[in-house]
Amino acid sequence: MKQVERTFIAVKPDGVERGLVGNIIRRFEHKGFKLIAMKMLNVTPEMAKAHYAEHVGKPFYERLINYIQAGPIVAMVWEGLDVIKGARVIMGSTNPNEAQVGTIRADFAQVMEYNVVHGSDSLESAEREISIYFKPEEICDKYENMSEILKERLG
Ligand code: IDP
Ligand code: MG
Repeated sequence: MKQVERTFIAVKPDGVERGLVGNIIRRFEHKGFKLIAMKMLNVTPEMAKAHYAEHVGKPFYERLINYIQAGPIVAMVWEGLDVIKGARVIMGSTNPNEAQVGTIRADFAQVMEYNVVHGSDSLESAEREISIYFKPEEICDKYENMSEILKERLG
């Protein structure tokens, strides 16, 4: 059974600088996933190290840590059925030249080091990553009132 999950998605500094934020958000919205938290921020060295702890020691680690701090990111939490996997399908493979055509990374990126977007890869990493970037009170998961209000007003 697919279950309702939450995932951490970020438009990385290259995506923000290139004006891709709206296009990227649109893809998740159109899929039907629910945006429940979002902020623009500059990633601190501490956050960068916490986020990418699993990659310590890899040849690309230093570059990765610098990349995520090179400019502001747009950090988001999305909720939906099987959203962790579904979001990664929308993003495409880590290597943009191996990503399926139509995915974010295939459409907008050329090299693995600068691949525009981040998405959690498991329930555990989603929970861990969300807690690096968001306080519990910043998650806005209850906003279905408007459709009721509009139904009353518009019939
Ligand atoms: P993911 O972002 O698709 O989950 P990870 O393996 O978690 O991929 O790697 C994190 C990020 O590190 C990638 O998005 C990419 O920017 C960078 N990266 C991963 N592997 C390499 C590599 O072999 N060379 C250069 N950069 C890499
Ligand atoms: Mg990853």
